[in-house]
Amino acid sequence: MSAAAVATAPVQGFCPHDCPDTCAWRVSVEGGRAVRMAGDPDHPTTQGALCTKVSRYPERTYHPERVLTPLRRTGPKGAGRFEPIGWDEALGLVATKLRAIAARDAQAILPYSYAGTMGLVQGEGMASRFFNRLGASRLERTICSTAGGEALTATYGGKLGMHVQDFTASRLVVIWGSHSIASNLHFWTFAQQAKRAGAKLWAIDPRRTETADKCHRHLALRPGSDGALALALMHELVVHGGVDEDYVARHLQQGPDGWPALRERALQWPPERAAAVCGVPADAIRELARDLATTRPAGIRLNYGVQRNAGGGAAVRLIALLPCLTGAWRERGGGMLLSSSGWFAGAIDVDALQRPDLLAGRSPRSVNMVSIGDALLAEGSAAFGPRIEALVVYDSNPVAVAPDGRRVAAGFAREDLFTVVLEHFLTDTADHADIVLPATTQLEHWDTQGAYGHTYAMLNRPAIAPLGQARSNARIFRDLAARMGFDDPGFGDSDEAMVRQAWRPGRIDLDELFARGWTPLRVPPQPFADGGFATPDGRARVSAPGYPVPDFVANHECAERDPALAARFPLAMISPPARNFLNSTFVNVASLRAAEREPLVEIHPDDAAARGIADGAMVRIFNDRGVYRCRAELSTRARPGVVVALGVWWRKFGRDGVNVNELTSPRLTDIGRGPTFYDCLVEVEADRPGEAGSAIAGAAAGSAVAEGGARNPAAAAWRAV
Ligand SMILES: Nc1nc2c(c(=O)[nH]1)N[C@H]1C(S)=C(S)[C@@H](COP(=O)(O)OP(=O)(O)OC[C@H]3O[C@@H](n4cnc5c(=O)[nH]c(N)nc54)[C@H](O)[C@@H]3O)O[C@H]1N2
Ligand SMILES: Nc1nc2c(c(=O)[nH]1)N[C@H]1C(S)=C(S)[C@@H](COP(=O)(O)OP(=O)(O)OC[C@H]3O[C@@H](n4cnc5c(=O)[nH]c(N)nc54)[C@H](O)[C@@H]3O)O[C@H]1N2
Ligand SMILES: [Mo]
Repeated sequence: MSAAAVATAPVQGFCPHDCPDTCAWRVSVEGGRAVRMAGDPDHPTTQGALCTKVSRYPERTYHPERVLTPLRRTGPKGAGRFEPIGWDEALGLVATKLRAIAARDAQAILPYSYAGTMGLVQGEGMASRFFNRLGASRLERTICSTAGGEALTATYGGKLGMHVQDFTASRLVVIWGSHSIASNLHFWTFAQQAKRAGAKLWAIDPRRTETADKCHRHLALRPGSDGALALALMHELVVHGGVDEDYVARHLQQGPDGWPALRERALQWPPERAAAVCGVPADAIRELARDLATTRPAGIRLNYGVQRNAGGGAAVRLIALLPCLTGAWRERGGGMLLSSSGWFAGAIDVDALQRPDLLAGRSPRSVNMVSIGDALLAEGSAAFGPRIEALVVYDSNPVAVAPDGRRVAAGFAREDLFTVVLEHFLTDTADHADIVLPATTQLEHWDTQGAYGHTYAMLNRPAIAPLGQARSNARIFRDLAARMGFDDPGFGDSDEAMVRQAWRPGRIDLDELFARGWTPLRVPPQPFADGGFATPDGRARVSAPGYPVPDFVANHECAERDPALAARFPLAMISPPARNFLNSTFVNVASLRAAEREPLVEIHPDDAAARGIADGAMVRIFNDRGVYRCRAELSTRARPGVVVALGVWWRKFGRDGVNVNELTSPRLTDIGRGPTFYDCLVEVEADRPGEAGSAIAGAAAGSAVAEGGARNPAAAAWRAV
């Protein structure tokens, strides 16, 4: 029998991408080649289903453009011209350079990574050991979720929430700042079950997404106005007797900085006031408040879309308190879920993985990843510390995904910057590298992790041997450590040994993890039915040191704060993820790119008409940070005053070698030092006035508040005033 015909049992693993679903998968291997991927039918949230992108994993893994040898740059930075070199030479070059810089000041070396893989071993495992031992600058890994994460922690003491499966029991599901069909498919399956059982679904999103299409009601608010909406909902709960006084008295912070203060603030936000800020009808706000108060169980699926604005943290704190006010936590199917990652906090042994002890008392400066453009262009100074001389990038594509792209690209183009990129492909970032090191994919290495959308510990076994000369991130940093002469025994740990080190003894069933590929954390079935939040006194907090009673915080870029700016750039732009991409990953997979067609901006027909823009025309989107040209799609998915440019395309697929982040701002959120991608004013004009391009599939009808077929739930307890 030939090797090619030998099929073995599918190999158990999980999807490592930055997505709440963290699916368990099974890889069918024939003759050493991965031929098919399927969701694990037994895993309670995966339920046998993978998304379109990830079922294409073999197409990505065996992509003809995979980087399979170390590469050395031969052309100008950004040109993407390289020659293959051997591992020995590549590691030698990197170690020599880093050693020379570290001899002066290791803080001139910066690691840059995010969640290309969320695995604990291939993410910040061996890499952190390496950079801790080196004493390199630390990276504030804030590009995604820290505003919301810090908000949840301020409120509940951790990133804790409902079990995602429990949305099947909800009678009201509020999907807030999430395009779940695109970015949280397995939650959507549960929401659909609830819908079939009679639940009413709301979407709160400036864009009429495909998810919003399938909800009964859609509130198309202005980006960054969620805090005002939440305050008006509280107003209505107070005024109409919708507050669960017993739950509030027992489980919500009282006193001058507690609920009484927030109650006073909410009373200043009648629906009309919020309606003006949010750009939605006041009656729709009233209806949502009534639904929240009178429908039980009521679950809110909050996602990270709401916190990419100046006031993102305050908005999340306000929204997170709603289920306390209504007592929704009492029932299974009630409460809210933004992230479940806090449930893993005691189980994952971060110190064993990352070894902060290797810092040996040093406390290197931190650099915020959101404003990497500014950091790379900064001179050395007393305030900033040394100029950044070397950058080691892994699990991230900052040249495409970081805001203020023009400055990011300028920083990466610095000839005096030594850049090493660990990658699968020649991304926009790898194009700027001096040395590219070929990394393995999840099919080729060991890993383990938790999840931020469910509560199962996951194991990934390698299904195939590394392709070409690819090495796992952990191995690359282990090899580099050896070259640098780092002799701590931790640098000898194998990837598989690190999988075991990741879990604190006794917190999960490690045998089950290895036998089945996943194992549940021990989380109470209804964690907050009777309070018991993770705060010192068990009460949810309205305020905490450093976190005053939350209020609506307007966008950095809006007419209220900066009328002159808004006069020049009257449109708000958001750039949420495209369904067939995962941030900038998969953009180079032909079948998925074809599904997204080309870089587009959705613009409401009224806004287009006012600017003489025809459907399919090329447009220039611009602000003071830059210009981005792409094709316009006239569509009521965009509300008036808001344009939508789905991301994140690689710059090199864009018309002028740039993408939407040419326009986004590097300013940070109110808390968490996170990004404000969706807090961005622009103007749009026809690129060549009068020219009409190829027509794009027609715009569907819609309105700011879409009517659906929902029945109104019993509202017996609702008091008219
Ligand atoms: N297919 C796919 N899935 C993904 C990703 C991807 O790129 N593609 N990315 C992954 C990552 S890294 C993350 S962090 C998560 C993101 O998860 P989510 O934050 O849920 O991201 P989206 O599903 O894009 O939902 C964001 C929604 O918020 C809306 N939005 C924008 N601004 C506002 C606002 O001010 N208020 C409100 N209420 N809504 C707003 C957008 O229109 C968009 O529909 O998804 C993960 N899953
Ligand atoms: N305009 C705009 N910009 C955004 C967003 C937005 O909504 N709008 N979303 C933001 C958000 S939420 C996030 S989380 C960031 C995400 O930004 P990133 O974390 O940079 O995510 P990706 O763009 O997916 O890039 C991950 C890279 O890691 C690589 N990779 C994957 N696995 C491995 C591995 O095992 N080893 C190595 N060495 N490399 C690997 C992939 O090939 C890929 O190129 O983008 C942000 N940027
Ligand atoms: Mo993210």
